[in-house]
Amino acid sequence: MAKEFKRYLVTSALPYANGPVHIGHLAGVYIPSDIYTRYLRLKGCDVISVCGSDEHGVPITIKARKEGVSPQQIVDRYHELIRKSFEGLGMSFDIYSRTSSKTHAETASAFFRKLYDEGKFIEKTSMQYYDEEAQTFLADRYIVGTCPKCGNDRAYGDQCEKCGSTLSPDELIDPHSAVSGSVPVKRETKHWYLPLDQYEGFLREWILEGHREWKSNVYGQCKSWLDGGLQPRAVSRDLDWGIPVPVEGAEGKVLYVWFDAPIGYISATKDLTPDWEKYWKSEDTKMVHFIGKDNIVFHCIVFPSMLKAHGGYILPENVPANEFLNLEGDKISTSRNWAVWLHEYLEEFLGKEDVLRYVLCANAPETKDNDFTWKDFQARNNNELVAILGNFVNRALVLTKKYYDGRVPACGELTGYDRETIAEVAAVKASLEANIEHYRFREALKDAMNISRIGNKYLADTEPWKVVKTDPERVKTILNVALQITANTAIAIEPFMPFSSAKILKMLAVDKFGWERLGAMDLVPDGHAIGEPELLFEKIEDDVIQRQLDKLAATKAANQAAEAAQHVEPQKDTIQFDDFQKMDIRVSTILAAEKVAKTKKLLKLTVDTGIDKREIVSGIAEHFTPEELVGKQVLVLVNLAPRELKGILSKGMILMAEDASGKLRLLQPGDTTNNGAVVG
Ligand code: B3M
Ligand code: ZN
Repeated sequence: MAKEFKRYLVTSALPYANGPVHIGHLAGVYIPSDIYTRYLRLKGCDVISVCGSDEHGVPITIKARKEGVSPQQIVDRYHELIRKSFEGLGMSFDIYSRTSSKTHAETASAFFRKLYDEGKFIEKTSMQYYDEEAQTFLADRYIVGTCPKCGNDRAYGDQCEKCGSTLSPDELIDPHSAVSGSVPVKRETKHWYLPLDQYEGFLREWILEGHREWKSNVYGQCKSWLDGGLQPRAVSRDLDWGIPVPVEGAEGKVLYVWFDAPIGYISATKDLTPDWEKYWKSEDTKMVHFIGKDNIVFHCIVFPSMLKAHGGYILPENVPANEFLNLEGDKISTSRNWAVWLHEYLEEFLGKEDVLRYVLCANAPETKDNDFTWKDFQARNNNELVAILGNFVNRALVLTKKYYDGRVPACGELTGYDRETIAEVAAVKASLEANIEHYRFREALKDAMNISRIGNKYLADTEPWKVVKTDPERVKTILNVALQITANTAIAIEPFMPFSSAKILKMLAVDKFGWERLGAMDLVPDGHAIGEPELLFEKIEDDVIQRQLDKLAATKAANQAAEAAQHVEPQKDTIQFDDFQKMDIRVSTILAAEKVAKTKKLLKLTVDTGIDKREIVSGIAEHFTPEELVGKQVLVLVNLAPRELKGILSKGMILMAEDASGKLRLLQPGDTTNNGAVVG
């Protein structure tokens, strides 16, 4: 028998305030959490949903350093941007807090202090990487190097983003400082560690025995952590940004961001309600953490151990972490700007908030990584939202307007088919509930959409627009049923598409219904005057999608150029001055140029070297047109042994530079000079 809970506490991972939120975050964390919360609210449950910005840690200071501004400026900027864009998408957090708040500093400090006073930490001095140039210890992402597991040469000191492995700085191959680029030295430093190994027994019992129902990706990750054996984890860092370690002699040390951030859920609740303890300290509360898969260890192993060490707090009932969402086949990446940013979407797709919510839920990476493509986005909008949901609602409303001047017609005697349809609608509820309650949001969304599918089919089968000519009484019943189904749709889609749900209610001119009314056939009363029908969704045309694809293509090209620019050929072996002296390089003018017949790459050039006029065959036809070469002064290696190419004797070589992208450039004298001038 599943445990009954009196109230719910829903948490969503606190986004780092070092950049905007993208579709990967939304699909993985925020859309599911909002669906879950809205559903519980509609059911009338006592539920609160807390979130906020994670404003500490190295990700913030790195960004600040990069931009040459203070960490405070960074978090102020992104906190506001994230908060606003979440609001724009209809995220219904009861509070969107921030970990730079006073409440949070107090709460996190007190938490640490209690564990410290009770001897729950190990104090340890160890050698850690130190950047002598920048005079700073290199915590977490400040140290980069090659991942020992996959060979990625841009792995961080805490994690490799390529293979997802959790790392420690000591594991990195060729470590160097992300601050100055220099090779770090080791220096002694003292830190406090939470001895996770002491919590293994508790975690095994609580997760491996007690929560077999958790999603297999989450359970599996926990099991592999536990089977691998847990190590003490440092909960402090040598940094100047964060919550100071509240202990004598800890100057220059702050709480590790992953120690303070989850406590942010507690402080957010405190800021929300003076009654916060009832959510955090009562076994009657069901706490659910919504997170992405890279946060599993912190929410299932570290934070529960902290809570256990502290005592008095409840543990999460579930942690339905999602996998990752890719974008057009590639991993979403903030640093490579490979993402669809929420704030940009909201500007470019005004009024289409629900389309994004819909597509991200329909495509959510619930059990495996998934791909977002703009074509799929368009298809789902046009074929599902417009063609099914929008079409059904519109037909029901427009026909009511047309035949009955917007007054809900009375329901007459129901046919067997009517009853079947009504039963089908009513049957959706149980399945929809089970799916949401088991965090199967994709399936749940299908259920919610099924109501309008049923409605659409009902209208197509009963054909009121035809029947109206022969049996107007029957049409009243049909449209009454259709309007009741429309109202049911508004209830069922609310957790997923709150804007569209509200729009339907407005068009029906009725107030919001509670979840318990789902399945009812008396939602809109006879004779009730409905409002003005409007289109619920609009078709998205190809050009709109193309613009997004072009934007991504431009990003890809910029990334490739940037990557190529980083690639410079290593220097060749040393030569002596005499070796160089052997080369006779002269300024020359290209007098004529033509393609060599039957070749793709070759041009025949006639050049004036000052010494003579001669022919040179050069493999540059794919880089230059003959016209653009004629008249140019270039540098020619004139004493290169002649060589026959396609029957032409080539006497020399034009000097070029190949740039990082493989493009060739002519080398030219800075000023025009006489042909035959010696280079050297
Ligand atoms: N800010 C990591 C992340 O955004 C972190 C989550 C904190 S949840 C307490 O992936
Ligand atoms: Zn790796």
